[in-house]
Amino acid sequence: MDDFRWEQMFEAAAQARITVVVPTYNEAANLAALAEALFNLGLPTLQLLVVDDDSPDGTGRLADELAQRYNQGLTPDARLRLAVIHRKGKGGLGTAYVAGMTQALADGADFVAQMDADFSHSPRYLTQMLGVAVATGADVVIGSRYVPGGSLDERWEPGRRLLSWWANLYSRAILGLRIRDMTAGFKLWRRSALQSIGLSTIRSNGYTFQVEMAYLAEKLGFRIVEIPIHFEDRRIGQSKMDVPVKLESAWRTWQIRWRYRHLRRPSQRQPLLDVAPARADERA
Ligand SMILES: Nc1nc2c(ncn2[C@@H]2O[C@H](COP(=O)(O)OP(=O)(O)O)[C@@H](O)[C@H]2O)c(=O)[nH]1
Ligand SMILES: [Mg+2]
Repeated sequence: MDDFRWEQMFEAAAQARITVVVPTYNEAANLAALAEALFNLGLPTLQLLVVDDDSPDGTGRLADELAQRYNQGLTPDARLRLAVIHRKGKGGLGTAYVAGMTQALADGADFVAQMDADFSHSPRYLTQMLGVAVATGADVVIGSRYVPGGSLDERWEPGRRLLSWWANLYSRAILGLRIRDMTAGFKLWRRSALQSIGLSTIRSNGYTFQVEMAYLAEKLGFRIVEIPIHFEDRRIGQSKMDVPVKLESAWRTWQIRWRYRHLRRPSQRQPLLDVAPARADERA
């Protein structure tokens, strides 16, 4: 797609209110840079909503400081640029997203994005995702590592690649889905889509949160677009997803299948669209 069409889409997308929900646990080394990158995207209505679980490294305090800085000068009734939800302890990624997304909807967001704090998900893809959502009418746009043009960090060793690839194949096969990146944590949701999912019914907490949301999106007949991203290893800090969390995802996939066994595939299936891969020079 040429730049001119992206520009046009950008104009339309710029009017939409987008809330970017970022769950954090010990991300003090990443948060300030992430906030800066997000606010430099040139999306005037973008709100960053941090959901912190009382991180021992002080991420929550830093989030409050950043909120004070970025919200300075706003009129009292204006939409905050940076909002923070403080939770009492490490409650898991899934419940953090449910809390953040629920608040984003209550605050009137037109689009809700979800992404990691650690720069694995490059903020610059967000404008592209928003443009694609506006241009195609998609209910959800997925930043995907497993569509043509998508890629994983070169530093990932073969074992980790294999595990990620296997987790995808496994959940796709068990759940009978066509989405290529089932565990993707980089997504942009249209308001109406999140509303019809019913966030309060989501039970999964670790990686399975992503799988459950992807499953519901496809089973509910949402219009889904996967766009290719380059997934970088986290810049700073450590992964919070340990081996038990990964193993838990394996059996929880069966739980999803069982729990939603009455949810029939709609007869009118929406096409699953792919768009052209991002050019190498567009990758962050
Ligand atoms: N609020 C909250 N955030 C979490 C929790 N676990 C992970 N995160 C955040 O979720 C994102 C993904 O976690 P990460 O450790 O990068 O997982 P990985 O990319 O799979 O290794 C990061 O922004 C984490 O800080 C949690 O229990 N609560
Ligand atoms: Mg990460």
